[in-house]
Amino acid sequence: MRSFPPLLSFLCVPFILSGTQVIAQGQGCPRFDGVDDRITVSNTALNTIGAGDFTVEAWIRGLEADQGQHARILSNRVVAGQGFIFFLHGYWGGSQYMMVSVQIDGFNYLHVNNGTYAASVLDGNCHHIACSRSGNTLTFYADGMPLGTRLIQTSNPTVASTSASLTIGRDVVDAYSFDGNITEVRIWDHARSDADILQDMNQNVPGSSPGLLSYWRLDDGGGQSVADAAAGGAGTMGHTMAIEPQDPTWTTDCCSFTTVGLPDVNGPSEPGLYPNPTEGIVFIPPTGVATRVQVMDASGRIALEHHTNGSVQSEMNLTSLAPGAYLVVLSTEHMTRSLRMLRSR
Ligand SMILES: [Ca+2]
Repeated sequence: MRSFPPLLSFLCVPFILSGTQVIAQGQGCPRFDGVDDRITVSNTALNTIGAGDFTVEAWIRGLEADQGQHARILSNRVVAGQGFIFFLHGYWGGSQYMMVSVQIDGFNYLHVNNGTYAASVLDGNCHHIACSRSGNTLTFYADGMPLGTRLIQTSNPTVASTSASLTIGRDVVDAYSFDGNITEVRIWDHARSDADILQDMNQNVPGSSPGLLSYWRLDDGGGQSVADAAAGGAGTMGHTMAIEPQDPTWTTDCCSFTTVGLPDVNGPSEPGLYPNPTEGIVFIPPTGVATRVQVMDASGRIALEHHTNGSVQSEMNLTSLAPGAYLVVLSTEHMTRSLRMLRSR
């Protein structure tokens, strides 16, 4: 869906944003080789969910032609027919594209051609994929949009397994791997709403978000450890803290979602504000109509509100805001526009 021009990628490398905190992104995100690379993390989240509701989500970037038969995003399988896989199913049923899929207790669930999305999520651009379970209904998402639902066919299926580990980018049983970037892996203990998934796909969420069991941002940038921003516990590149052939490679060519949705870097957009990113002062070009500007933080709280009659360029002071990503909603009598704004230091 989104490709990142070099300039925007560069601008956002120093910042990955969590609420009002700024943490160093290090040198970037992991690149999985599609052969045997993996990240090993705790399986506690899925074992906690068991037969309950859940949401899993991740940002991915890869090419269909580079994948093996089935590209794995997450798997906790130890033996076939047990546990959970979140993956891109290979061509089947006449599908032109690999399909956003889950496997629960040995049964695969998917939509041919990705349902209403009807496109590839492995086209070399960054895409967000997700799946939620609410009772016996699975809902699949691509780029924040529901692409269809499936009813679970077995009785009381569980995503739990006997494994202590969850593997990102790899499935141990079938040895299928993912070729490309995986970031922002989140596991929730409930079915998130369509609106929640859409709202949060492009931004960090607090690790303390209710129901967020594990959250590997995979922006650690180097070394052998990957942090879990929730309470799930750190993971390991490859199998162990040693340097191994199974370690993904750290790359700066990442799906940094803080880069998306940024309007003009050097000048105003219509209607909107500039500069963006900003160090604190932004200007709202005249639109000829009264405009209300609301700046919302990552939790959805209105951090600042500003009004202009639209007759002249208006200035807004954001220096009281902590560095981070904010949602700006510009409203006039006739329209509402939302955009993402980065408050840099
Ligand atoms: Ca390792």
